[in-house]
Amino acid sequence: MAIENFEEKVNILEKESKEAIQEASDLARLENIRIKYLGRKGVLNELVKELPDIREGSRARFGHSINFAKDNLERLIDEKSQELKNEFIAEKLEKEKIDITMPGKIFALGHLHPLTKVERRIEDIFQSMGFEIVFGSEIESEYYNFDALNIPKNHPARDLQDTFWLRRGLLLRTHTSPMQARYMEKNNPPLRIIVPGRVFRHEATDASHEIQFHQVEGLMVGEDVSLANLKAVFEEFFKKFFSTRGKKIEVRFRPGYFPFVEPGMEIDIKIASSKWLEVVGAGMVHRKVFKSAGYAPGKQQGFAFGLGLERLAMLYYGINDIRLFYSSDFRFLKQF
Ligand code: FA5
Repeated sequence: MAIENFEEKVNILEKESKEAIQEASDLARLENIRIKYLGRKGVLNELVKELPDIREGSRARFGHSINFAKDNLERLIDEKSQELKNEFIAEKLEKEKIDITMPGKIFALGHLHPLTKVERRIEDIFQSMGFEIVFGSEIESEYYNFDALNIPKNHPARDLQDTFWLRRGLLLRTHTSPMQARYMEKNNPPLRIIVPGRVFRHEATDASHEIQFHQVEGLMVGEDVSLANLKAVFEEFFKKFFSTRGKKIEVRFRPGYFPFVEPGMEIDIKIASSKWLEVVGAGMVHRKVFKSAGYAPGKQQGFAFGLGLERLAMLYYGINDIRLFYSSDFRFLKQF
């Protein structure tokens, strides 16, 4: 065969492969083209097999044109491969572009319930005054809820706290005071504790009464604890508690009756032009309570108090209906 015919073949193959390279739209297709033309069994190598058909004097020229075509194709494939890689990267960058001037997404975060916040505030303040935090059980015995607190069966004071009765002399505690008796049975004075917790009363609800609410019991006992200490503790407590609200409050101590204290008192608070709200029941621990706990008569003195947590939270946040705390209303809860 004449050398011209071979050269013609090589030219056609070169042209055809160049077009295929140009059109290759991704790296996989480009690789197939490379295999087709430059692979071990590729078109160009197949052509080499026809070498013996060429006149001897022209073989070198033929070999040279094949090699030239191979080099040319390799270069073109490399260039195309780089071009496709660049395109791929540019496309990816475009797709994953971040516009840092766009406003960020706001994720809704949960937060603590206002009553939990107030409880922690109260705990912090009393802890700073040396009180230890202890907890009691929501299910109590009739003995600790009433008898140990000088409220025997048939005592009219039992009617002051309408009770959810359970079976076998158990009940849902109507106040946190049972922990006074329980704690003193196991611990000797001097002592200083608070008992935060949920209590239950079988009564009609209104803007300042719930059937379940929280109290923080307090108890301080020692040889010379006096009513003056109770007053001082509460003055300090209220000052610290309301300090972050910038509110001016008035505190009123007035006589109150609880069978487990003598004398007893109630503490009311008033903020600006609002009405007085009773928030604490308190007094000096009754000798019969010390006796039930097993303390020797006449040696110890102490004060106790029961603070209404919801009432304090109402004053702190300016909430006028206690029932809102348990309404699960997001419009209300989101404000805190
Ligand atoms: C008692 O429960 C006594 N255990 C308090 C006490 C302890 C007195 C130690 C003396 C010594 P009282 O029933 O008043 O007391 O309740 C105490 C506080 O709980 C009240 O001042 C009020 O703030 C809150 N409270 C009472 N009833 C309710 C109710 N139904 N809903 C919301 N808060 C209430």
